[in-house]
Amino acid sequence: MDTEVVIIGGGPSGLLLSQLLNRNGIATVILERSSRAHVLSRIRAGIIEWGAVETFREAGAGARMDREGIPHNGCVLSHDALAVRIDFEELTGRKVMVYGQTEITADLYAAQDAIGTPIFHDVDDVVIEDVLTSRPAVSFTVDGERRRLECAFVAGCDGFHGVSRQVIPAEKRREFERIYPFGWLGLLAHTPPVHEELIYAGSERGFALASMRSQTLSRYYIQVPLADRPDDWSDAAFWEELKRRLPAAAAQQLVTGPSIEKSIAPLRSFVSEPLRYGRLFLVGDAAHIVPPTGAKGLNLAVSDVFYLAEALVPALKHQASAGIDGYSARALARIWNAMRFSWQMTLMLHRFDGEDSFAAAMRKATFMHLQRSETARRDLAENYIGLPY
Ligand code: RFL
Ligand code: PHB
Repeated sequence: MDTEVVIIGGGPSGLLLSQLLNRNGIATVILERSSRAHVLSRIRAGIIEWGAVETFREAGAGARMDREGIPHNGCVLSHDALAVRIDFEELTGRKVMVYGQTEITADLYAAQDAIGTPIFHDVDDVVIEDVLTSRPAVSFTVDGERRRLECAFVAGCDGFHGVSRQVIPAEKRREFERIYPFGWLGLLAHTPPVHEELIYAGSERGFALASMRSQTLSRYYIQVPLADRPDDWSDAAFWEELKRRLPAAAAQQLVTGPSIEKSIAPLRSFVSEPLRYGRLFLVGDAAHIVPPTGAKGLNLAVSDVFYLAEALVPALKHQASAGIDGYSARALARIWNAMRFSWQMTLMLHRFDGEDSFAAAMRKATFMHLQRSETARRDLAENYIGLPY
């Protein structure tokens, strides 16, 4: 055997899984299709659940997050002139951390480098073999050379467009999907955030989100039609549209500036069941996608990794297979809850083209319900801060 676990994908899922396994004395090799610079240039998630914060600490990759991350005790939801604050701390006794996925990924690469885990970048033609036997293998091309690694288990951490999920025969897989008719145009700028907490703004012009990475770095999103391209939106047009969607008091405070990055992400809900096929396990975006409205994508990847590490360690150390037998069902229970929450948040906050007056009225009624009912706010807060693992 060349290594114990071959991990396909060097995004947050693959790196965190490797880190947790290595710290339990298990050998891993990571295969990543892109360069490290490319992986680190992707601007994605920004909100980390406390359970995930604790998992990063446990993995020995939480020190910079604890220094530089910003704990948030609440967030604001608005609907035109109506606004409601969701006080996480008061409603649940918990909070979330504002810390970018880019930073987490950089911290995990640093931690993996310190351990000395082999990470192959720019690999091509990854082929997963023999996962129904006790000795699977992964073949790949790197630097023009074909290589093959035999192992005990394969972890498919290769995102939505990866190869791992496709190894499971179609008749053994069940897929669930909802594609939404809009995307989010995101903009990053060196400006102070418009508000000290995140604002999720529903409006008759569509959704907007005011988020941040630090006291001097803001991240904003606006809902745009699926056909739009980032180049269709000048910085000035973006800022103008954002102002029209944010609550008036916030819009007046908005500091604009040149964008550092602008990109569009389509919104999708997707689950592929089960997460295990023989000795192959799917983790994170390889198995499921949520619309970003509930800030759950990265956090679900972390809970998958947590469950899988907890299953693989006894399987490799003591030949105890109960954990790996239960991995898929355990992870899916948490995944489906986050699917439901992200879908509900998406429906509540976005304008759907061609929707009727009833749909718009229901969105408004949902807001009024949140304003009126502490029970409704607690339900939202419990899901937003993340269910226990
Ligand atoms: P990733 O981050 O996609 O990493 C997978 C890695 O696998 C590599 N790969 C391969 N490597 C080898 N061989 C192959 N055949 C391979 N195919 C792919 C890829 O190059 C990549 O490096 O999945 P992972 O690790 O599961 O992490 C999941 C999170 O990245 C994801 O859930 C979130 O970023 C989702 N997401 C967001 N989540 C949030 O909570 N808040 C957000 O604001 C948010 N914004 C986003 C997002 C996802 C986006 N995507 C996937 C397009 C914005 C975007 C644009
Ligand atoms: C972000 O800061 O990128 C972010 C925050 C919350 C979300 C989605 C994205 O729900």
